[in-house]
Amino acid sequence: MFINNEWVDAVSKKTFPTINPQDETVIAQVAEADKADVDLAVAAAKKAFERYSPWRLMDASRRGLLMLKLAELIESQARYLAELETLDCGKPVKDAEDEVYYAASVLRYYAGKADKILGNTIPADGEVMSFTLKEPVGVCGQIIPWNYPIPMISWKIAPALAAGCTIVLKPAEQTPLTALAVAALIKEAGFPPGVVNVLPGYGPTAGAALTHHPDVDKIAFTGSTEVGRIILGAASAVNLKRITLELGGKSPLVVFNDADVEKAAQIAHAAAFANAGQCCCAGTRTYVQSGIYDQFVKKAAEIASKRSVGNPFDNVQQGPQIDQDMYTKVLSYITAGKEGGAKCVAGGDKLGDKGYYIKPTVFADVTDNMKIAREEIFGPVQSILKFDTFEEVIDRANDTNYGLGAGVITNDITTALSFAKQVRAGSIWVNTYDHTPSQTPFGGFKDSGLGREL
Ligand code: TXE
Repeated sequence: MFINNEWVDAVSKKTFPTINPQDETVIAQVAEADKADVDLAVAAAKKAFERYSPWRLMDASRRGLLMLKLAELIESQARYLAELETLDCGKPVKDAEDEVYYAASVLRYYAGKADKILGNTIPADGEVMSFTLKEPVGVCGQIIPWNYPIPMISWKIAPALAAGCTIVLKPAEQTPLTALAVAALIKEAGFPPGVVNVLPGYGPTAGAALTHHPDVDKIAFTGSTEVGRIILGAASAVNLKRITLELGGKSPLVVFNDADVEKAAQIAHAAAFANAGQCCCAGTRTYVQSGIYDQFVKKAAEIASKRSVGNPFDNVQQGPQIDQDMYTKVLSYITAGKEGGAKCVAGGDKLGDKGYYIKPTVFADVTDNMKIAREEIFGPVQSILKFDTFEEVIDRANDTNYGLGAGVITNDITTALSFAKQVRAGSIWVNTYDHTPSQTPFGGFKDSGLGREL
């Protein structure tokens, strides 16, 4: 693990294996952080944040320059990082490479922000001059998932570094490797010791120690709603940590009669199947207006059936699911879809016997109360539901505990803007989906989270 710019073993000397989802083999043993390691890392981050520390004395513009250097180093290692990610996470290597460049773009955006974090001057009542001064929050605990490891690192560390905070980052236990590789580049870029610390380990041990630590000022978490709830409680147990939570979703994508069916089906396909469906804002509830419903279902099934699935180091669109647990969970949802009366028009099964591969699966004639329409599946499964009117589909789109993303496909500006205003979700995409550039905030309503990323 990486503490104070040094590579160290776990205090317990324990390690855990990280598994290749293509063939279920062990890639490497990784140091396993627990409370004692969290204590060391938080102490290092606290020290790096003390007044008169090199980091606190550094000009904001210089922080920005270090971040630019990190972006450059990440890009210079793009192929290596992408291959490491593909090995650990199973996503197609081309996608992994795009994500590396995306992470660099996030760092660059926030590098520019470092010396432009402005307060206000306020015409306050009385013989006074009043102003606000933005201060860094302090030691930030950052806990990230396995689905987009490198982008998640960038979303978490870039704003915190720009603001002058210090960081203890815990990558997901399924995908610790690229976080460690990025840590090496953080050191190379010249960040002072203790500014960023990276602790691989499990949630209930290392993660819980971080969320309960009295010297951590903020927790930024991306993961399941279930764990988000635990973290919200933990964050108030010993002190009052600031908190941002980016959690799950069951996002609707609504296609109106005036849409071009071919284009709409392509957008909806990408919305549901990107990253093998392992995406928090995946557009998994595809609502299609009755006038084009049959045509759309046919097209969606056709596109899904042609989706190439296989070794992510080959030129494919989809690799394996992340691990045995998720593989089993997704297959159980597919069974639930069939048993619940939905019509399986593509896929519907695992693929092969080695690795966690699942066929891109499309269910038609899904109704709102079916399990597959209500719960986050986090796999390559699209549910298509029929609707008649605008008012009806708004109510149905909103009938969920989640509110992360939503999409609408229409050529009618009034429909698009009314939809954007009336659907309760953090991001609403019009005639596109899952576009998350570094300049645009991201985050959820309801059980999809608190606060905003980016
Ligand atoms: O998430 P977890 P899992 C959803 C998706 C998926 C489900 C479970 O539906 O099927 O969550 O995935 C750390 N204290 N999303 O089990 O457990 C954990 O080590 C502190 C949505 O992978 O939430 C990891 O680093 N930390 C999602 C991180 O939390 C704890 C992305 C996420 O793990 C902890 C992934 C604890 N008690 C899954 N328990 C999204 N929003 O993008 C676990 N962790």
